[in-house]
Amino acid sequence: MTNESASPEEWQQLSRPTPEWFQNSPFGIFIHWGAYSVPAWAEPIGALGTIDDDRKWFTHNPYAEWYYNTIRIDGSPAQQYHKETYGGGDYDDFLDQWKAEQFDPADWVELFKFAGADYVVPTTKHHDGIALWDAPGTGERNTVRRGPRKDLIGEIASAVEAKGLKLGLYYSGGLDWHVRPFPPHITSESVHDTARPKDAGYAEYAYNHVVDLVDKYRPHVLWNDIEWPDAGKHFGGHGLGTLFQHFYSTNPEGVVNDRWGATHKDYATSEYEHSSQSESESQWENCRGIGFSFGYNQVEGPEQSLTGKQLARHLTDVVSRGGHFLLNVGPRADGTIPEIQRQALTDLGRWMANAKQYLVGGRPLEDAPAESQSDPWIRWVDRGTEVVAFVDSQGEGAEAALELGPDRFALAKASLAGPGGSVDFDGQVLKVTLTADRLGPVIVRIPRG
Ligand code: FUL
Repeated sequence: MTNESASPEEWQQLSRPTPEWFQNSPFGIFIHWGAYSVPAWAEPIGALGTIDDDRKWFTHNPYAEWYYNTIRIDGSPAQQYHKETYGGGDYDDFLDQWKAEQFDPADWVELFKFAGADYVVPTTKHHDGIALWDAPGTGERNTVRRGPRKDLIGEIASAVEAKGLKLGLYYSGGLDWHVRPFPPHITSESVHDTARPKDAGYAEYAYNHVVDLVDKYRPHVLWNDIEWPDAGKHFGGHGLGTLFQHFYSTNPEGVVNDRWGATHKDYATSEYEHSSQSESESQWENCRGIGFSFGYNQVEGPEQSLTGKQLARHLTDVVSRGGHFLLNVGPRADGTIPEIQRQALTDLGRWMANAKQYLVGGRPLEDAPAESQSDPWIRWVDRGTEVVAFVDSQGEGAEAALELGPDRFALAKASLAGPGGSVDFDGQVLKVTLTADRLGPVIVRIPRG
């Protein structure tokens, strides 16, 4: 066995057609839940991809799940907050304070299903290294032995399966601040390259974790984060090639994301407004939180959060460009879902009850007959025999005139699918009128001419 990374040809052998279930699953729910949900504190400075200055990003990191890193940066407001609130105590104390006493996975998954989700991806081990299941080699540092004293992944997996959704599992292969303590990250380069564990010992540890996750919970998605330890990027033995093969033989319908270094992927990822070049790949998924964080951040309020209507627009926009949307939920340490998030998911679900059928299987429309624009807001999907326009406005009520070439589309036969407006064709122009009480974009079905 060698620790040399496998060749591009070897990775190529793993390429496969995208399983149908994934192609027809536009919407997933991410769950970031951990010891960081106890302090639940970060500065909501903005969305990833909108802040260029690395030092600023890390020192004022809006990701609450990065608390353990941010409090180690001297002079950061998080360090100050941690001193004042917790006397600068040990991060691992939060694991014991995390009780999950109101955790009700059936209730969570019912909400996700109502929102219109197809798959659910909980974090099994985030960068802090705490495992949410009894992971091999973690000793006591997992949620079965400490804190919640539960196999959280097992309970979420059963609830997801019971409601007929697909399970994905997030794993931080790239960073583990416990197995190899490093100075805090203040540059992206240190996260992705210079200060992440790459050695054979850690590669073996991570390999055993992911194999255990595959064998115990049989996920449909493996969502690795940051990178894979370099010493494990080979085929044979306990290499990443073997890991992928094991995953696919356990679940031939499985898919993996693209955060395993330059190795193999089934789909690409973008995050908030970062890595948007991924969005030109044939299969891609955009992830983001309802606010600016993945882990629950008690500092955030409605100003930072997307509403159900805004989420409906974001989801439609992603699907109209050929992507999947992975929307994050950050529960509180007690297991409850904060009201802002619950409301947003519920409002999205009221719209999805009708809209979902027009999103599933929808493909980007080549030569869209009217530009995607912001106000009135219009997005298109191609459904083969018909095209579907999703029309909305920033304001309460509005009119949108769609001037389409009547030769390509049977405008006279256009119809509104569901509530929220009306359509009128005057022989030239299709006019869509929006009502103020609409739940999200109104849906206009237009047969091909
Ligand atoms: C990032 C992580 O650093 C964030 O905390 C979050 O988990 C996101 C989905 O991936 O790279």
